[in-house]
Amino acid sequence: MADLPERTNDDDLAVEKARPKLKVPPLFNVILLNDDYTPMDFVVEILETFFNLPRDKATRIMLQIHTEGRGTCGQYTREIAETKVHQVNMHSREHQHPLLCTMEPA
Ligand code: TYC
Repeated sequence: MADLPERTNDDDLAVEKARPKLKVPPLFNVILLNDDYTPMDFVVEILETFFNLPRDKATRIMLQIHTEGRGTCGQYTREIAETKVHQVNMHSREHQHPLLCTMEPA
């Protein structure tokens, strides 16, 4: 087998150690907005189904949204948050409810 060429001279080559490129991914809050028409039960069901919340916690968050105007359903990385927002808004439209779901940096 042929020998590899010997490298004895780096001349002016700057050699930098490879650094790990992993960074903590930014998180996003997924938010539900209050409205006057979506039934409370429907919102509780959304919180249980799409955000994996137990009934009691889902009910508390729904009531918080109802009284304060908005509330956080969960924190996710960008693509998961985008998917949740899309799924919730599609589901609400399919049931003819005006419920709005959105996201913002945590
Ligand atoms: N305000 C609605 C009602 O009185 C209930 C509701 C709660 C709607 C939370 C949207 O994100 C919401 N039926």
